[in-house]
Amino acid sequence: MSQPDAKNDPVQRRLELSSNPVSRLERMMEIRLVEDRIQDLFAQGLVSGTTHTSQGQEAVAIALASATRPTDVVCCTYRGHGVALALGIKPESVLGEVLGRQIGCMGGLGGSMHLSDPDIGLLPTFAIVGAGTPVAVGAALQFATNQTDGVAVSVFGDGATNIGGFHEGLNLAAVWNLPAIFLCENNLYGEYSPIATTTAVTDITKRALAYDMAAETVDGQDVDAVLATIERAVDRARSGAGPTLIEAKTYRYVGHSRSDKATYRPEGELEQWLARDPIELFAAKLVANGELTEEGVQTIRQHQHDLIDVAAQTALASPPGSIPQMFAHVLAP
Ligand SMILES: Cc1ncc(C[n+]2csc(CCOP(=O)(O)OP(=O)(O)O)c2C)c(N)n1
Ligand SMILES: [Mg+2]
Repeated sequence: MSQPDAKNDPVQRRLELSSNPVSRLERMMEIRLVEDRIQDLFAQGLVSGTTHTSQGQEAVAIALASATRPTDVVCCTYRGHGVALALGIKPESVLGEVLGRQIGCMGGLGGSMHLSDPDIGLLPTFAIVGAGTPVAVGAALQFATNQTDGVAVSVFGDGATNIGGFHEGLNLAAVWNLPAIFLCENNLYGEYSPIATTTAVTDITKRALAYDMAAETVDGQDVDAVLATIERAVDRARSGAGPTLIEAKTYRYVGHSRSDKATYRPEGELEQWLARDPIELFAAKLVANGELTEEGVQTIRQHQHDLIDVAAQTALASPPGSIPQMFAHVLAP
């Protein structure tokens, strides 16, 4: 049997991230370019409903995929294109799903908010804020009960930490000492509300104190720092030392969803975060380390542009999801 093509097989795409820092840069660029393309396609009226993108938050997704295995389980949110791509779903499959095409990872029937692939451990992403956390706890309970060394990760936003399911999930994971990781992308806003207007703490990790749980806050723009933090949490979980709450301080460059122009942000805030762009920071680090040259970074950037052009054409050439397909997995009327 021939070896799977590393550039095309979702599991291989995932595994390459753990061993190769340059692939982490390539794949952060991939996420950024896919989401920029999704915005273009939305502006052309080709995306039904809405879509939530995560430009600026790419380091968290890539660090998560680099630190975990395809046999682990991840629950994430409607802002999940980056996590889905990082875990291994191919760009044409994410773009196709957002466009409602058959090439999409759910055959075009789930759309932007419901990406999934069981082969890489991504459960269908959740549109209900906080809903993924108790489900991840259930997956962690399954790993513990079956005495495997699997880890379950719940990825969610700062706003989700005000939801009951978040607190119930953390409490149970702590009481049962489960192999769970609660990974908060604190991007300072829940929809149109700055965190201070909705959330009693500035540092989400303080919430772990209530559950006597290990917790770490990390710079979400530094992929190496997030990777090291998640690796520590993974070690804790796999070795039976219990759950961890991680807070990655990050920022979404664009509005909550495509109808949101983000006019509520204070002047200069976006520019401050753009100056610490996770892709540019990591590219500069790889150049400083001698792992890449400036020209090498430009070559990778152009190559990713070309790949996403092809992926978008492939997705657009795929037929729409069909009504009979909607009933293919319905077991009872
Ligand atoms: C239970 C529930 N309440 C409200 C909403 C509407 N809603 C969608 S996203 C969102 C904000 C969530 O913010 P946060 O958890 O910080 O995640 P972010 O969107 O910033 O990634 C809200 C209130 C929802 N989808 N589910
Ligand atoms: Mg948020």
